[in-house]
Amino acid sequence: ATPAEWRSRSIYQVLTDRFGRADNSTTATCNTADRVYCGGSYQGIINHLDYIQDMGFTAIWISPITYNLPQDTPYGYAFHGYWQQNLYALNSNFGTGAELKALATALHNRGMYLMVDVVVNHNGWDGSESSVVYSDFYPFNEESYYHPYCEITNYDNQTNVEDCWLGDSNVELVDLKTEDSTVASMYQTWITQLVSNYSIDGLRIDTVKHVDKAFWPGFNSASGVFCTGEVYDGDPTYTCDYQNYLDSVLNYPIYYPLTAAFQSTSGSISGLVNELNTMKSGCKDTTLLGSFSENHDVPRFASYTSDYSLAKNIIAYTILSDGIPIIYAGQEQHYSGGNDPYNREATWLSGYSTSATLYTHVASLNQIRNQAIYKNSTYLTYQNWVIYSDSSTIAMRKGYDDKQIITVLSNLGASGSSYTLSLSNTGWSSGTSVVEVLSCTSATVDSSGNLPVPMASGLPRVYYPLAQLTSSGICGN
Ligand code: ABC
Ligand code: CA
Repeated sequence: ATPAEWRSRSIYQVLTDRFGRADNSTTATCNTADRVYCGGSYQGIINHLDYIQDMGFTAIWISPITYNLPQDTPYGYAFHGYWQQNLYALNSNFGTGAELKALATALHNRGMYLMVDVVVNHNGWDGSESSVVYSDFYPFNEESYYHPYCEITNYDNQTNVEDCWLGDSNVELVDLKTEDSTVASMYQTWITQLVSNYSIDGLRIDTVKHVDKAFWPGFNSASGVFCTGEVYDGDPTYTCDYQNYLDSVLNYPIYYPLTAAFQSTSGSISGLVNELNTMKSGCKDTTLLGSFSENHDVPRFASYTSDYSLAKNIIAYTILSDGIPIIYAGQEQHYSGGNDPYNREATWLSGYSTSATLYTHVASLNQIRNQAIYKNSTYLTYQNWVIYSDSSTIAMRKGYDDKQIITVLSNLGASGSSYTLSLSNTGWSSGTSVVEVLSCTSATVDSSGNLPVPMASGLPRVYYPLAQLTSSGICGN
């Protein structure tokens, strides 16, 4: 699928090993600290697609599928999939090729897309650099395909970041010479085949900042599908530049001020407002960026605060701001694991509760976004802008006249006081009937053109015109 097709999607991110088991168990042990395979599989995902689709998602992103180092390392097993050794073989822990194809088919039958995570920067090795046996890798089975060993020691030195090795003597990430034309063309051949073999609709690309920029346009185009890259960096200038080489990148620059704004009742809203404006002017196309507030590399939001109102606000931002929303499996169950490996909890241990507070919250947000897109797809390319902010509030508008969504977020938390904001700049004229879709409350724009927004308990408010809700099933319409 193309970038334009992906723009309208909403993605649910799973680590295949940790989402669903073929036996549908909701009790199978999975201690994150053990870093072992817990038994999740492609068939397990297929079995629980209703759970994902009923939350309003239209795509899933799965962890890498290729063959990984098989040993138990000091950092455990390769259950996450990032320690690839053979590009042309699958990691059999997650099932067979036929089962992976069946997952793609099951998704497509529901009108959903499959995004697969791929790694090109390195191969994984159990041990130190001096112990690497290059012939164990495929197809890059000779030392000459790789950069000579050096450790990444200076993130301010781009040559060091690109040409030296990630990892350490426990698990080395043996760094490919991606600037070599033979290596680049071997990767292009591989990705063309992989996408076609498994009917993949899009790619999440790992470790993008560790590969020379010139590698990416050829790879993106050989894949024939939408590519979003992981440039793990909070600097907007640094990160946005990669959108000149790949369709999209994950929105790490927003991630940091976003988390800072909502992780406590004293978080900085202005920091978020500033970064949003910086991204809008500095990035090629913010509406194609991957919008997230959790993933398998960063601490869960609930590890900072157990406050449900704050969690609801950050999820509302993630889904209703510019870009393609990505919710990491377990976020809807308010999982609270900290850093890797504790943020990789098994979703099945939640019992897949569809009545969980954040499950229904995510469902409502995806539903209103899907409705806005259905009513007018220009919603997607309209750049979200801040219509009001104060030290605890940010209000944003996204969408053209009469079909816009107005999102009002607060970081006052669950014990926040009740008060009414009078919001201008909504774009709605006096007398317009709107609905706050999270509480199903009606409101009318007043005679001065302002929208009265009753705030309480630090909850987010999301407004949409009543006239656009006909036959939507939203709030009884
Ligand atoms: C293993 C163990 C860990 C242990 C670690 C040393 O080794 O499990 O417990 O701490 C995979 C596995 C991991 C595994 C690693 C290494 O491999 O999933 O469990 O960790 O063996 C991607 C994937 C990630 C994956 C890999 C490797 C890459 O999403 O899951 O990890 O294929 C760097 C890379 C980034 C990578 C990330 C984990 O490490 O760039 O691609 N993610 C700074 C740097 C970043 C760096 C980040 C984290 O630190 O700039 O480049 O990411 O180390 C902001 C700044 C940022 C800064 C952050 C911390 O602060 O703006 O630049 O990021 O303010
Ligand atoms: Ca590299």
